[in-house]
Amino acid sequence: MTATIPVEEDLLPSEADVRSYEEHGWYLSKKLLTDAEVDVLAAASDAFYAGARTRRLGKRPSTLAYWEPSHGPVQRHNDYIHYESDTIGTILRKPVIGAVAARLARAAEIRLFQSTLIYKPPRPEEPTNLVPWHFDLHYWQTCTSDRMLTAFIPFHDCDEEMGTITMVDGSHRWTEIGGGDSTTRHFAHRDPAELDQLVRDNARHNGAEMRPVPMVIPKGHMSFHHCRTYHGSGANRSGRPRRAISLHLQDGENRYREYGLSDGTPVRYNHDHFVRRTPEGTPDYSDPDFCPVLWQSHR
Ligand SMILES: O=C(O)CCC(=O)C(=O)O
Ligand SMILES: [Fe+2]
Repeated sequence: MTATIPVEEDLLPSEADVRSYEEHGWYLSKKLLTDAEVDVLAAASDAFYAGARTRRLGKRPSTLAYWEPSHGPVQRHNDYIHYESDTIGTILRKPVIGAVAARLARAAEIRLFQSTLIYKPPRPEEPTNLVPWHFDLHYWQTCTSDRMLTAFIPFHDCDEEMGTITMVDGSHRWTEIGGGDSTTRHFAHRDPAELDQLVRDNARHNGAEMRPVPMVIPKGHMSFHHCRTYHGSGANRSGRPRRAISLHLQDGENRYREYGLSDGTPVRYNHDHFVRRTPEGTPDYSDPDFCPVLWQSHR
């Protein structure tokens, strides 16, 4: 099984790197993918956009991000890319990625949680190309873990001109104010000005300065962020599309939990429509078809 394949120690974060991740809430990796592997991601996503699928999600829940050509030249998001494209899924399951995440989260096991294919066209004036400040745990209220994390994997060198992902340094350690029912809604369905105000209010509440750090990511490297780290991204002014995958990861202990809005309405994550059930009848966030194990430490 892939999870027991040894990985090169040099590619993993050192103890100092893990402490820095714990302090700042983000980590820029070494070169974890070869240029050839990244080129395969780009080619497979071209094929995906042209209609190629290894298998199809049977349903389209209203909260599913699923760009189709009829949506036009807006920012493209396609959830469950690891499920619909085996070529992409195989590269995302490369053990070293899970091993890096396991070190950062100090977890014995890492499973894939979700993956989203992203395409930000070079249209600085297009409002959907701006990713407002948010943190990913808001979408995962039905998860028990607060150690989940995300790897942002561009298909090319990615810098500020391209509208790279930008972290609000140390924000994962803030205590949160204003985290009401609306935080579970995806950023694409919220008012960016309101989200901008929310992060500023939270910084002030924590006596912190709002320090955005753009991730300058060379091809084959990736940035990791903690599930409570505020992040977002700006316009793509490069003249070329910004292409990437956002790979969301869970530690082995993560489970489904019931979570309700203030009026009692249960929150549903997209998985709850797709994954198998546990013996207790709840969504199984370790269903290998959707949430495969990427890494297990040798015990
Ligand atoms: O596309 C971006 O710049 C941000 C992606 C994102 O929100 C994430 O990776 O969690
Ligand atoms: Fe995010």
